[in-house]
Amino acid sequence: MKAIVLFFAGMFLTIALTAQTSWVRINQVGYLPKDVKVAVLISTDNVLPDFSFNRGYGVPPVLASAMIVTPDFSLINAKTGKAVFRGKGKTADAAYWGLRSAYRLDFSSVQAEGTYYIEVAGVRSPQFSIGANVYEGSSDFLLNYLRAQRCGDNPITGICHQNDGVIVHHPTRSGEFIDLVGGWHDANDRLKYTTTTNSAVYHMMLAYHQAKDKSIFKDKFGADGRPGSNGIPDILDEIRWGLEWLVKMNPAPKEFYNQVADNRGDRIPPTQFDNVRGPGPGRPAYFLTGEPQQVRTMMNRTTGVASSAGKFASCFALGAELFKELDPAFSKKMQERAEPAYDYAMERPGNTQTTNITSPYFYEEDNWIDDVELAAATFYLLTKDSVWRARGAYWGELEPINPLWVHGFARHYQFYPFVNLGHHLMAQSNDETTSKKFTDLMRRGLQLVRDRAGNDPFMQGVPYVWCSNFAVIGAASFAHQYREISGDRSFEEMEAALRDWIFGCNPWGYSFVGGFPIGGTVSTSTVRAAHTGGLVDGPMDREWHQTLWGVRQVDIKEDPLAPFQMGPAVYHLHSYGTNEPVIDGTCYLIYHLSIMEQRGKE
Ligand SMILES: [Ca+2]
Ligand SMILES: [Ca+2]
Ligand SMILES: [Ca+2]
Repeated sequence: MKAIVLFFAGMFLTIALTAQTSWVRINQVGYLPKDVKVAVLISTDNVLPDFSFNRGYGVPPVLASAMIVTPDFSLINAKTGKAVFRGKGKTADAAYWGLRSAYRLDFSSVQAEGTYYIEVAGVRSPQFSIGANVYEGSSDFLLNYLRAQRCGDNPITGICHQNDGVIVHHPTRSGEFIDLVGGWHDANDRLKYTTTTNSAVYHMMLAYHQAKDKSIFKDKFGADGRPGSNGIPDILDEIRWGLEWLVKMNPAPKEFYNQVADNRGDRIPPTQFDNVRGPGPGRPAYFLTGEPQQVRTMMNRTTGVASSAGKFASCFALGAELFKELDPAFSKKMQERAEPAYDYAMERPGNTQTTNITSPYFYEEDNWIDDVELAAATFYLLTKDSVWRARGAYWGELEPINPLWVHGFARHYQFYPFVNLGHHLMAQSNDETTSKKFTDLMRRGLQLVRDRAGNDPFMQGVPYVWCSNFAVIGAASFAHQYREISGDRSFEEMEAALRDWIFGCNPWGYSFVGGFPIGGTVSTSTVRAAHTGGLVDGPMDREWHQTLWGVRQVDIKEDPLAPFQMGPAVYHLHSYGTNEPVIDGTCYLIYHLSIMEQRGKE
């Protein structure tokens, strides 16, 4: 008897003195009442059952230490302290993350609104909400990041880059100044790319275009990005800011510029004179040549113009539609550019990659089929013309499934955009054959992601490429689109898991959005105000991350996130490889959040 008392006293002492070994991960934003709701328990220990369920009898110590027992968990109402639901954890593959125990804790059946926490294995989750309004205002919140990334003038860092840019790589006009002021800084490097800008704008436009209830988009900022309403939803202000710049980047037929600046000495925004070692006072503006261009000491693998021109075509087509009544003259500018951009893509098929002079990193986009498919599908969406339907179907069949999902790996932005919205638009066709074909292709793609997740505690099967978060939220939206079109709920749990991953249901327990949700454990950053609302790159393949230039490699013994870094991917708060927001991923998330806000209202 004495021995047993000592045993328990010893165990208590051990628990009190050692570091935390179990964690419950949740979506910190919360859950809509009808959402699939699964929290995840992870532990560096063998998790024992909750003794409180055994009404004082406890579990014989011998049994407890010898067995891994599926734990019971409780969902507790935070106001009353009473358990409203009890369930059993579902065993998942902890070893995948180098952990001892992992369980999925499903409490989907609880729909009552309120504030809760989960208690399991002697630990508690943070408090979270179930409610129809948990996502209210979230897509607008992310616009904070876009406003802070505005180039030329923005509410956070003020005036910058007034001399963008000077033409390079043009057969006859290199060295000339061209007005390409505007657009957004892509990320901390302040470069500007049409690749990411087009994808960012398109996602915001689709969010607005598809929203049945446009009242979710508020008007609290002016066209200049400063507080004060101007009678226009702020998402449209931001879309317009991007489109204005894209129009500048295509001043005449077949004259496109693909990027502005190339990483040569430009960190602090100068007000008068841009620090550039190109010809003349301005950052270099890269003419879209369709030929390989320099990346440090090598050349990129550009083979044509179609990936870039295709993106312009889809943005101009949808942009013209959105501004048709709001600003007919602006709409006309885009209308005039949309089809010629598509024609140019057809004339010079192939991919366009970006360039970089001082760093080895560039957007290595290899695929262009998806971009012309999206352009054709957008024309089809807007015109219902069967010619465009046939073209969309032709391209879509050539790249039936997202290559990232097929191969399970990709170089930096190799298959881009991270998700193919063209398939979604084609699947919405009124033509039954077309709709059936593309709905099935969507299913096949999602099945690959689900299969790759296997028994991962977080049900996350999107490969850990650089900027994996963008691919993750893209896949979540794709799963949602598929479910809406097909009515098939096979991927509903995965859809929720991918969304929850972004907001904290991941090994590290961080929400990957700057400052969101307010009060949550959120991704921090070096320039906090400017990063508010930005979605960061996210966890990255371990070996790949070790190769990144200039990233301080932390010894595992000194890593505060060490227990969670033993799996296939790492996440570091100090790394530009994992914790830097970018405009395109942020806009993918704006699109997804606009869906969640709609669903909350319904
Ligand atoms: Ca506004
Ligand atoms: Ca592409
Ligand atoms: Ca980055």
